[in-house]
Amino acid sequence: MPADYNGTWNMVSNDNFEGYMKALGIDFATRIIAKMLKPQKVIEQKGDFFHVQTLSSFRNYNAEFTVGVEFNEETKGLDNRKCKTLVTWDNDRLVCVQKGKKNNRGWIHWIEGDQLFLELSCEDQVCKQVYKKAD
Ligand code: YOG
Repeated sequence: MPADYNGTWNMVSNDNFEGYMKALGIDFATRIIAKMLKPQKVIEQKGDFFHVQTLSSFRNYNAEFTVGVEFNEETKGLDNRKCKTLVTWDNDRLVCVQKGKKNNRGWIHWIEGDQLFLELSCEDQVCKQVYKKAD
């Protein structure tokens, strides 16, 4: 049985989002707005199938994938790039590699108690986010 990520998760902290956005080439004005956001993750999981919505007052981002199956990701509304994306299990962690123009791009999710952790990487930057499960 894989870990259960289902639920609505609200952001509580967002460390070095600025560095991550700069590494992605997000322009200054967009970064100013994006930094103020407290996004919510709405995750629907059925076994190895995931629907992850990242919701905010500015933009939303939608990802659907099956663990172990590479797919073409277009980061619409983010940096608008194309990646060959693969998510795999590392025990109960979800490990994502986003192959494309940017080196070392990907993310890792894991859960500790009622907290959802997310580390976003691009080039030499790591952004560390924590979300808390909504009641
Ligand atoms: O999530 O890959 O949970 O898809 C990363 C933002 C800000 C837009 C969000 C909107 C990167 C302007 C998705 C913020 C910065 C800044 C809310 C992270 C790019 C543009 C959408 C992500 C995975 C793992 C699932």
